[in-house]
Amino acid sequence: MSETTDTIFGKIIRREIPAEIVYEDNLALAFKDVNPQAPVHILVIPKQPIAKLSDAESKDHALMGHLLLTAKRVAEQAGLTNGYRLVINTGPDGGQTVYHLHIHILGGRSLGWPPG
Ligand code: DGP
Repeated sequence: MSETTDTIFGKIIRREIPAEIVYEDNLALAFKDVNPQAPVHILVIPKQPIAKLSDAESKDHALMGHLLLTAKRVAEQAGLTNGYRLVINTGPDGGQTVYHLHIHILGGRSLGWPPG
């Protein structure tokens, strides 16, 4: 899949297409994944369209920390008291399909390891 500066997630940020948004602040948005792989499957994205983790730079330091803490907060809000998994698929071999950086929050069942 090609990399573009705008993606379906940009449309979700701008409310051009619907999504089940569960958290928002000035830097980040969290919404339910349309194709859930676990009882809880939420995506946390920066509003700034960084295509993939490998494109993040030193200047994004604070934003990266904010995204991780947001994922923790959203997982707590979702009631994942027994644990959860965060995943960042990066690039073709990482299985990334949407080129707007996102953290998957997966939980609500016991997750296998290693992933496929
Ligand atoms: P990845 O493979 O890591 O790039 O994950 C992309 C995820 O995005 C995938 O789990 C499905 C989800 N997704 C794709 N399009 C949409 C959409 O329009 N709405 C929502 N809520 N999720 C989407």
